[in-house]
Amino acid sequence: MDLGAGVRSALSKITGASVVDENAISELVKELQRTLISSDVNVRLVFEITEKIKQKALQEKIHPSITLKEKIVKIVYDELVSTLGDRYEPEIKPKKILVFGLNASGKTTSISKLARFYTKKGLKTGVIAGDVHRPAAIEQLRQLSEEVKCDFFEKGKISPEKLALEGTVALKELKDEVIIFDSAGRSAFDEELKKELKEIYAAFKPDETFLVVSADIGQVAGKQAEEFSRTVPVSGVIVTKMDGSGKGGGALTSTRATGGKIAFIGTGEKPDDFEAFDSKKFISRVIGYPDLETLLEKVKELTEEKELTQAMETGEWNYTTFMIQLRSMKKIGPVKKIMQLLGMYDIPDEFMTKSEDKLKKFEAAVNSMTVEERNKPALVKIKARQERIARGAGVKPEEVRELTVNFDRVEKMYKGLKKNKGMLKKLGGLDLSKLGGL
Ligand SMILES: Nc1nc2c(ncn2[C@@H]2O[C@H](COP(=O)(O)OP(=O)(O)OP(=O)(O)O)[C@@H](O)[C@H]2O)c(=O)[nH]1
Ligand SMILES: [Mg+2]
Repeated sequence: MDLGAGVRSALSKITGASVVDENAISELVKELQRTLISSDVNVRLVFEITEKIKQKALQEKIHPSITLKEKIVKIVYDELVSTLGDRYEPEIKPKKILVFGLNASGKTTSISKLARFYTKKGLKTGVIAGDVHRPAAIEQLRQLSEEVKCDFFEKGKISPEKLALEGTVALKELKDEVIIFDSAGRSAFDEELKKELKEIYAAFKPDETFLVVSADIGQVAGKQAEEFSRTVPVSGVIVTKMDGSGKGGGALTSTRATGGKIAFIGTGEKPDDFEAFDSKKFISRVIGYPDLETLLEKVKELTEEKELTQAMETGEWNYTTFMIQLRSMKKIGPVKKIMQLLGMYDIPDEFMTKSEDKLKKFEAAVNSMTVEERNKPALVKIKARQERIARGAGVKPEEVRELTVNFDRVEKMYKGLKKNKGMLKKLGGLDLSKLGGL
C-alpha cells in the first residue's frame, strides 16, 4: 500500500466512526504507524509523529465551527506537513545551478525539468553537458534541451572544470540567465566522485546546488544527503520518481531529518512532471480526504479574515492581503454600489471594473512574485522586477504596473478609512455577500 492509500485508510476509520473516543484515536495512530513504516519512514520518527498526533487529538481545543472529526484530520495534516518542512520557494533571478547525484538517480531528466521551470518563470536558461564520461549522456541532454527549448553547451570530453568555465562564458554570451551544469553520476559515493565534484564546484561557483535522489532508495536518501553535503554544500534535494515508488515517504522524511531541504519532486518522465516542493500541497494529496479542501478552505478563511482585518486596521498591506481583498471583492458583486452606500463616491473606475480576466492576470503576476516582493510591495515598483514578473506570469509589463497602481490605491483608501474608525468597522465586519442583490 502506498503512503497515500495507507493514510487515507487510517483516516477513514475516524471519519467513518460514529464516536471519536480514545479507542478510535489509538486505532488511527496504529494504522498510521504501520503505513509510515511501510513507506520506509524511520521508526523513531514514526513514533514521534504519531505520539504528537495522539496528544493533540486528545488535548487540543477546537474552534466551535470545526467538528471533532475535522479536527483530527487537520491535526494529522498539520503534523505531516510540519515533518516535511516548509515549502521551497525558488528564487526567480539569474543564477548558476550545479546538479549531482549517483547513477541513474534522474539528474539529466531533472535538469531539463529545471530548465522548463525557469523558462516558464521568464528567465532565459541554458544547460552545460558536464557528464563527459558516458558518451550518450551529451546526446541525451541535447535532445532534452531541444524539447524544453533551452540553450545547450557541450565540448565533448574535456575536463569538467574547463567545461564549467567555458560553458558559463558561452551561455552568458547567449544572454542566458539561469545556467545549469549536468554532472556525471557514479555507482557509489567514492573518492573519484568527491574529487570531481569539488573541482567542478570550485570552477563553476554555483549559486545553488541540487543533489538528486530517487524516491525508491527510501531512507538511504537522508544518508546520501549527509554524505554529499560533507563534500560540497547542498542547497536542496530533488527527489525523483515519486510517481513510481512506495518509499517516497522515507526518502522525503529522511532528507528532512538529516537537515536537508527538499527542493523539487519529480513525478514522472515528462518535463512538466516536476514541482517545487510544497509540503502542504503534497500532504493534501496524500490525505486525499474528500472534504479536506473545504476544511482547509474553512480554516484558511478564518485565518484570511484575521489577516484582512489586521491589514485594514493597521493600514499595512502586502500583495498577499491585497489578493485576498480582491478575491473577496469578486465574490460580493457590485462593490461600487456598496461603497457608495457607505458614502464613498470617489473610487476609481479601473479599481472597480475588475473583470475576471484582469483578476486572473493580477493573480498570475502575484504568483510570479517572490515572497520578498509580496511582503515588500516597494520592490515591485522596480522596473526590472516588473519585467521579470510579467514574463513569468505571461502578462504585459504595463499590467504589472497597473497592479502596483491598484495596490497603492487600495492601501491609500484604507489608510483614509483608518481615520474614520466607524466606517472601517462597518467594512471589516460586513458580510457583503448579503448585499449582493443591491
Ligand atoms: N517515472 C519517473 N521516471 C523518472 C523520473 N526522473 C527520471 N526518471 C527516469 O529515470 C531514468 C534515469 O534518468 P536520468 O535523468 O538519465 O538519470 P541520471 O541521474 O542523469 O543518470 P546518469 O547520468 O546515467 O547517472 C530515465 O529513464 C528517466 O526517464 C521521475 O520523476 N519519474
Ligand atoms: Mg545523466
